[in-house]
Amino acid sequence: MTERCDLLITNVHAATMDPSLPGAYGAIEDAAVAVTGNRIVWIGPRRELPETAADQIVDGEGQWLTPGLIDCHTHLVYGGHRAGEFARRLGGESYEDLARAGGGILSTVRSTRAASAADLYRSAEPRLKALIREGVTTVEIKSGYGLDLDTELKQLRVARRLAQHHPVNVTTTCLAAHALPPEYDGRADDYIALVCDEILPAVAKEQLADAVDMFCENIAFSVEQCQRVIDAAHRLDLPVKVHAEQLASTGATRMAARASALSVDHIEYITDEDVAAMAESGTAAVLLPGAFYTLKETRVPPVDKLRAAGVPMAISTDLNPGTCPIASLRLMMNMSCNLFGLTPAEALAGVTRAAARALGICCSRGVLRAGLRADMVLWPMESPDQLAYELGALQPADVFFGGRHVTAG
Ligand code: DI6
Ligand code: FE
Repeated sequence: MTERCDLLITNVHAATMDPSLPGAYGAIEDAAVAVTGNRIVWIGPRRELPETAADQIVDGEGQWLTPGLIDCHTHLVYGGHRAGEFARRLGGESYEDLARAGGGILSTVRSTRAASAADLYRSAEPRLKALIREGVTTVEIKSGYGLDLDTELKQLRVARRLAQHHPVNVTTTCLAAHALPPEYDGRADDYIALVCDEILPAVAKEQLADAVDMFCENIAFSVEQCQRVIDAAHRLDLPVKVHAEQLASTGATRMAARASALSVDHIEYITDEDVAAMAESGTAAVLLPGAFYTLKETRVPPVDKLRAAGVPMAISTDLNPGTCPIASLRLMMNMSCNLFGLTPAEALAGVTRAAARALGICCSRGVLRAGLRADMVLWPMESPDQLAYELGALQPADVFFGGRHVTAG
């Protein structure tokens, strides 16, 4: 380590989430962390800290330091809302009924197409700031409510612009294969051709997407159609993620694993064969307890089998106007424990290390380790277990984004 650094945090306990360190949290009690530029340059027990001077010294007051939280699956740029559908579902109508009646995703598509980029930015900002206030320093934002070239580009440009004006890293994902737009009713293969031959090349040319996603489901696109989207993404050197096995077992996860997808998401209905394929390909699981809860699902993802197979389990909000209008990653940590059976340490790994894997950014984020970005959150707590356990009162004391102290939200 150099003899000087920009920031030194001492008198702090570090939940590094580094799997190479002992314990579920990779915890270093009474630690010190040195930062130069936007990178951690040293982290370890305070007693082992080499002699150094720092421009800024922060006394952690015996609090806990974690990696910045990562929300790896959101649809938070969209127009309008679907509160009316919420009321109708409470009255007994199903999500599928509403979708077949032209509501659901297509309802939001109409609102998103009609909204200006400024409207979309303004309506997305409070959702993003709610996540930032919780200590989220990286958010993935998908398109998928445009379903035409102009609106898909509009959504992705808004997502990129949000990162320019807020202390958050945004990764973007093109989800043009989210639903069949009305103008292609009955012509799904033609729409997939539009996605593959026009939308994805235009998005890639403007470098607006870091990955490509798709909704592989009986009420959306088939494995064959999604395979065409995967092939198009790979021709453009873009990695893929797949909304898979949310409502049924379709073969989507095995297709994703064959394509070395970064992640498969939802996966309530995955099979033992799917789990083995994920373990083989290194594809991460993204668990979305908020959508499970909102849709009153009963089929729980096979967490015990994913754990036994060593598949990384990320957790995310799936923040969207239909199946999870809930802008709280901390609540998702709690739900992943209470509804899916994760441990509190797995829940924190799910929004740090594993979430970074699901976005393909684990080389730079998700763990407190020398060389990685200094995205860090200081928490006024006595145990990291409290992050999944208690909600509302426990908020970040400080947030550091690339080593820069930022007020949370
Ligand atoms: N699965 C979901 O739960 C969301 N999209 C998807 O592929 C639903 C999005 C919406 O209802 O607006
Ligand atoms: Fe989703």
